[in-house]
Amino acid sequence: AWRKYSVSEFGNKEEFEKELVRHIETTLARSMYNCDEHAAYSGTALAFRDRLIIEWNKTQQRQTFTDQKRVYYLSLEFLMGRALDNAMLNVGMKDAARDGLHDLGFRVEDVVEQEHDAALGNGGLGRLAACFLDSMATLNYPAWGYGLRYRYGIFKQEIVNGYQMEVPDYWLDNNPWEFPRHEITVDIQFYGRVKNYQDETGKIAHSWEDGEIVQAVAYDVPIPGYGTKTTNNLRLWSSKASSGEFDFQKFNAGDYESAVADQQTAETISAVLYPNDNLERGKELRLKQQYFWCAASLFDIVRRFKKTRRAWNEFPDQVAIQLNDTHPTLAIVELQRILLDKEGLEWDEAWNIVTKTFGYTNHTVLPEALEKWSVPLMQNLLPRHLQIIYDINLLFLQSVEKRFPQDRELLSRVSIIEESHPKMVRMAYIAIIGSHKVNGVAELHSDLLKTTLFKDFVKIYGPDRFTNVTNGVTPRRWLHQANPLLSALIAEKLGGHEFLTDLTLLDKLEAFVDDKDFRDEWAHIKTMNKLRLAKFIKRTTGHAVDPNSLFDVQVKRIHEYKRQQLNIFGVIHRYLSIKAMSAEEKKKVVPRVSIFGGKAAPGYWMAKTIIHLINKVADVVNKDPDVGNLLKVIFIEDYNVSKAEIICPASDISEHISTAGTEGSGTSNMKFVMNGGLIIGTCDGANIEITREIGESNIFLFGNLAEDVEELRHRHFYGSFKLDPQLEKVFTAIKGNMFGDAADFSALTASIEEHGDYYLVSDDFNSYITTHGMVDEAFKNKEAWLAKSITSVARMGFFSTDRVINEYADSIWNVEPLVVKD
Ligand code: 26W
Repeated sequence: AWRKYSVSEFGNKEEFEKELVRHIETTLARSMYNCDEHAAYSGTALAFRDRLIIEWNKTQQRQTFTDQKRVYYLSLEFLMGRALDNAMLNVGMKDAARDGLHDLGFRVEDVVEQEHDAALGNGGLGRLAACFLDSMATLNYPAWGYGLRYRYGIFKQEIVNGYQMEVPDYWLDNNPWEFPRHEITVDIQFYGRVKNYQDETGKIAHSWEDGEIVQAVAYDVPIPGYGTKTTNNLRLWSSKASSGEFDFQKFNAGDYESAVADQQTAETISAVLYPNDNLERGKELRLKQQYFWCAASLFDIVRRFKKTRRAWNEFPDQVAIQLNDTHPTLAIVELQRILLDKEGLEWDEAWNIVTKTFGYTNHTVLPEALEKWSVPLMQNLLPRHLQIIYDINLLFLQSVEKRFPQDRELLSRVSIIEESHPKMVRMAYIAIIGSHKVNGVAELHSDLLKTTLFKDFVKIYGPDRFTNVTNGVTPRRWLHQANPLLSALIAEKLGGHEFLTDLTLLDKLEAFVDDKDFRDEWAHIKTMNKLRLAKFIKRTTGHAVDPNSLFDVQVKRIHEYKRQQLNIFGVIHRYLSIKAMSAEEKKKVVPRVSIFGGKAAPGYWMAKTIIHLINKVADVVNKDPDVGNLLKVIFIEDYNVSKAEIICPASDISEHISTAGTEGSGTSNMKFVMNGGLIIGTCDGANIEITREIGESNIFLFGNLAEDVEELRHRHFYGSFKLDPQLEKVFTAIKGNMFGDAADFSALTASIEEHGDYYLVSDDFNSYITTHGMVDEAFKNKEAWLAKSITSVARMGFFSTDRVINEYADSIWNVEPLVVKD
């Protein structure tokens, strides 16, 4: 039914072919006689791009014309993955393209694979932003994303002799999905000094003078909604040397070489995505990136608002800005600066506008991830902003002092400025003070924010400023696109694809849990998806894995808190057990494939050590004839969005095993369950809500609870530490050089045995192993396993980002969709 809403279509495959050939022969200046798969990809992309542009232009005109409130999603990361398949499915013309490509001798699946992932993000936070864009467009919200156009996305990972190597990801050549807007530029200032002067009314005003100017150039990426007329915009800023007076001076002074060097310096601002996930390093270039992007975006938003000629107090009725973590916190300070210094508003009036405009989403409680910038660094780079930060802090502390007199401890705890050497600016505190809502990303996480990290602010502002919006994923990419077979089966049972835009309709599947034919098809599809992954593994690693084995998957950034080390120790334990078995005992073993994937931050040695251990264990296990097919260990190189689309539908069980209280939400847990996989997990992040929705009997939970973590850590340090006996056997094997030189892994074992086991690997090991035993037993009962799989999918309706976006729209942004009537 939604087809009637879709964009001007290729009526049929012939029309698609005509467009394809036209683009290949003219736009690409290539001959059809030597059209390879890559040319077929480019031609198809251009044909679909044409369809997007038309609706994109109309959407922008419509949004300007109706002039209702817009959402601006500020994120330093957008982990988009590939665009073509998404465009085909959202525009709704994939069948015409498939048939047309077939006529020319291509398979659409192969053509789609030619596309380079747009990998402008590290992990969960960046992918969440991409899912949000999809849902905002699908739900017809007038919404823009703002980010940076990195020349290099997240590095490509190569595994060489079991070690991670990083290779730059230069991805921009021939990218058909971006539109340079050379006419849309903003001059961004750095360094310089603040001049105070008296304005006409005699009041002290401030102007920021001198310094350097770097130009921000807009690049726009169309974001099509699924089956709607809305195509929203993602605007990415690229840095360029300013062509202004400042540079001409240097050129004219004959200092050509250093003037060119300055140009290159300007261009490095948007050159590279910082590959740290959950670690703040305080690098000046990162602060430059943040300000560059915030200032360009704010200028753009304010420029758009000013065209409406409304009064400033209407700004928050027209504009909602959401901060994706603290990375864009300077936007708060920048808006206050614009309103004060450029527009001449009074402080209170300006600040009132600012706080009504912003919302802040926190994604992590890990202390090492909380952004702090040194005062001297900020003083040098952004002198006027530092002044404003001090003013915000002064007024805030005065108001706290009034309400809680004599509580000096409280004042120093909540001060934006940490009194360390050097002094540091706490960005999260600016984000809280400058926003009207602060949210966490799953219930436990949001509760922890209120009871630990931001406790004092709850006391000051009351509980209403703090809220929870549990994450989700877009079912278009993570069910329909990643798992076309399952999506088709569900559509057949439910009488159409409406579930893709109302995921709660999945609950109708429960009626078919006992339907024999349906169950068979369900099982068959899982096998097909496992085969697809097995082929991929064969092609990329050379290892043959048996699709009848239990596929056990952990794919995500490598981090001690996510505990891939717990998983690989568990694998070693399994390996040792199998080796100790008689032939008779081996017959009862459920064959397993343990699949790992994920990148370590380049400077995170412990994470790299974990990758090394996984690969060494794989080397030993995979060629051990005692084990054969009973256990295989696979490390999938360069895990990314497009690989996740193959991996998620193929898992029987996936691992979400972070130390309780450390994972904000997790979102791959949702992707796996939505594709009929079960979970082994801790009571952490959104695992808790997943359990509530699908039922405790459909998930394998283990381990200590968040409320006990503090006590256990304390005991490790002040009591005596006793290594779990089964883990001790694993360590003995490692130390006996079973997986190569034990010295390579001594830091890892020592972090547990000697340095307090901060992530409670030993405490949770027994429970983890026991629970894996239960997984094996459950997997033997194919029928009961299938019922769990189907029931879980049926109950996953809550985890669509459509629900998430509607919650943000209602409770934080106060925006309405802009629905078009025919
Ligand atoms: C400043 C360094 C830095 C870089 C990235 C700090 C923090 C980050 C991100 C917040 C890390 C991240 O991706 N967090 C993840 O966000 C997801 C979306 O909400 C959650 O599902 C994950 O639990 C959380 O780890």
